[in-house]
Amino acid sequence: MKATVVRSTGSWYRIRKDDGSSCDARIRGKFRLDGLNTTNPIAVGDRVECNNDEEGHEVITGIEPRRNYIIRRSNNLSRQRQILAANLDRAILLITLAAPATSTGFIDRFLLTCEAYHVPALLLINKCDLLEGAEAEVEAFADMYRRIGYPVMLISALHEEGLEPLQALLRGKTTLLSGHSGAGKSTLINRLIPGLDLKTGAISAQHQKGKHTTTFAEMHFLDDPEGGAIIDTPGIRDLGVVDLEAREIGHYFVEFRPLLNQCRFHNCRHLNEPGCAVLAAVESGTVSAERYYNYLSILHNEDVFR
Ligand SMILES: Nc1nc2c(ncn2[C@@H]2O[C@H](COP(=O)(O)OP(=O)(O)O)[C@@H](O)[C@H]2O)c(=O)[nH]1
Ligand SMILES: [Mg+2]
Ligand SMILES: [Zn+2]
Repeated sequence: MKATVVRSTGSWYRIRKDDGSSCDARIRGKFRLDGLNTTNPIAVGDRVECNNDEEGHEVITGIEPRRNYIIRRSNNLSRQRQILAANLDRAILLITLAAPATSTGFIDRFLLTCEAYHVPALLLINKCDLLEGAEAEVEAFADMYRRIGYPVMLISALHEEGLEPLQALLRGKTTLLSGHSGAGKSTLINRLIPGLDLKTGAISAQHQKGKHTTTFAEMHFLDDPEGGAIIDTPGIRDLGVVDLEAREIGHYFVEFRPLLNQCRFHNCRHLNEPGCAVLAAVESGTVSAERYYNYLSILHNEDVFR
């Protein structure tokens, strides 16, 4: 029977079969797909074939080709890679502009990752109830991303404001939800899937940080006739691209893309090269200086992505 992987710990997997039942399963055989060398051969979102073995245990025996996937490093120090999730229709970054503000550096790294893995990205500003009186700043922030093509939506998960347009986007789709601890991911998922009752609040976030345990993404299904699922990434701080060449980074800053073949040098890094079209666009204000600085910071930390 076919099933979807909803949780993957590396040694066993939680799967939901297409008949709606859920169970734990192990894998048998080799699963080295796409030539990827990762710690987990099967990830949340994977579509698999499962069977009962002689002892009545559920075994994953096959996997369907992935439409896409996001890979990250297992942790900051390790070179090992982990498939965070597969077969995504969209990735949402839940951010806050207050209490505390998510940095654009973090946001731009997330967007870079989504571009590198061909997953459409959306920025979701939470805690809008705390932003009264700051409408102009919120608008300027949203505009910086909207004008380069990223949708930006505003909600208050706590007060259930702005959720309908979001629900329309989630319906029938598989969506990765990412964001700093404390941004409100669990609060939002609880609103979207009543009865789920994920733990929320600063205490649980702190608790998670203290434990230093490996955390795993988990898929939660929407209660909707059209289907759809959210992949929660609790405790995952950064998606983090792996194996990115320095000259690829500019390509994944979407607003740089149309400028790249206008730079005088084909291997231009857009640092200080003469005839650089990106630098000219930053100077004229067509490209946001903030985005450009974040590009530089990513470029100079390029080993972070290796
Ligand atoms: N003011 C306000 N607080 C919120 C909102 N959404 C979540 N919070 C609070 O932010 C804190 C962290 O939320 P939580 O869902 O645990 O964040 P997570 O770590 O991303 O899962 C909790 O105290 C929530 O009550 C919101 O829309 N407005
Ligand atoms: Mg949480
Ligand atoms: Zn250039």
